[in-house]
Amino acid sequence: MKAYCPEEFFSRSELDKVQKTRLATTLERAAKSEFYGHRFAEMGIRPEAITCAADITRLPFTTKDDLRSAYPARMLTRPVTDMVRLHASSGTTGSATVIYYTRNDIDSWADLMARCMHMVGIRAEDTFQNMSGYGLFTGGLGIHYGAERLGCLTIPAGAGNSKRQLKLLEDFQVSVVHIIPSYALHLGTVKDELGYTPDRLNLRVALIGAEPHTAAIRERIEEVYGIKAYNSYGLSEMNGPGVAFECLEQNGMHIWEDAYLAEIVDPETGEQLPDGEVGELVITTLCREGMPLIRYRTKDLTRFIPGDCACGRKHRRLDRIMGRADDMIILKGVNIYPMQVEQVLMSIPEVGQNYLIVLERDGYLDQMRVKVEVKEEYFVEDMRELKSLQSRISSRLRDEILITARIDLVEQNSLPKSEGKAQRVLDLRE
Ligand code: ADP
Ligand code: K
Ligand code: ZN
Repeated sequence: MKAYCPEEFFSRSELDKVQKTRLATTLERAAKSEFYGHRFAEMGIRPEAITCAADITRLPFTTKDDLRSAYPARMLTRPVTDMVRLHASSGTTGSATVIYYTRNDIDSWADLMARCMHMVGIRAEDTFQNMSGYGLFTGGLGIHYGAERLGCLTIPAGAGNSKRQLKLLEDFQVSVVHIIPSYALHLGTVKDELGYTPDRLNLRVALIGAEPHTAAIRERIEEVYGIKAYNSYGLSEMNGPGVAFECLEQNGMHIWEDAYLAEIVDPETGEQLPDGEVGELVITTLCREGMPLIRYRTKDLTRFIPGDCACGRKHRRLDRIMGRADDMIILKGVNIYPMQVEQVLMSIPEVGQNYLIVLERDGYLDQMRVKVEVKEEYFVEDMRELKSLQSRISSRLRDEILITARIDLVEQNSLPKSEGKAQRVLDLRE
């Protein structure tokens, strides 16, 4: 397959070399910002003393709180008049943080995004519909610019309004979509209800990301639409989407190491972990001009997949994001990630597309209740069958999370759904 750019198939030594020079440039730039200038001075760090990527552990982390404390513009390396765009994170966890982009930043971001899409076979002949929210959220314009750069006819559909989404898909014979996984499943049920049979659509690829999801969810999306779905990872602090992306092998996401220097660290100690071990992803930008970030703690939990990918690219692969360090549920002293629950639920064929974990307090005891949608064909009158499904779910969950949860079986499409990132946990404990 043709490469989108030379960097895509760089050898390991070429990647190491480019990381080294770009890290030096990044540190030099960062030192010009009020925030890093001050921090380096305070800690006696001389950027020029960091001469290779391995030295990076001598630099302090940057956290979301640092971004907030530098609000609105203390991390800029140049006057704000040199910036051409800003985005803000939706603030899923706490107040919003702002990222500024120079013209070159927008340009290299569009190239990274185009590289991702090209890698999975998307070309100028494709018609692309972006079902992500636009506005401050980076999944809108970020992916949009990538698709346009490839030359795709690009439809900025935005989020929600399922009927209109389906009409656009049919009328313009859209071949590629970008869609949040939980919404993809919802749209799939609307598609079937409205009778959009496969012959009416021309869809072949979906880019899915923006929220944690299991392999089983991906398989369901592929089945529901009869397409291939590729995992897309990014965060506003690192431009947005385009940071790491699955190749045709669908076995981990290549993180573009010419643009991002990635580490996996122990979330407690901050020590780097070896390939294969799960920890928090920490990223340093290597190309960004306006607002470089050094050793940024993403809070996302993943690991490097050891070994080389069959596709021949040497950019290391990140495993599916298991959740955010701050997503962890602590119940009766047990640590649980919502993705563990999802994994169990989605392995049970009767379980439908949506679920909700509710944490409640019963007297002095914390309890977990899981509301589970049941596929229409299995939602039967026979109480015994439902009871048996209920206890099967409960015991499979107990095996995985060591907690006995109350299981409420509900009808398909009865749980609240969001057009953006799905809310998987409702914590009603005070
Ligand atoms: P917010 O913090 O407001 O959600 P972003 O829109 O920047 O801001 O979201 C980035 C976050 O979304 C990532 O840090 C990660 O937790 C999640 N995310 C993005 N892509 C994926 C993906 N492919 N798989 C799992 N989680 C993802
Ligand atoms: K075109
Ligand atoms: Zn690959």
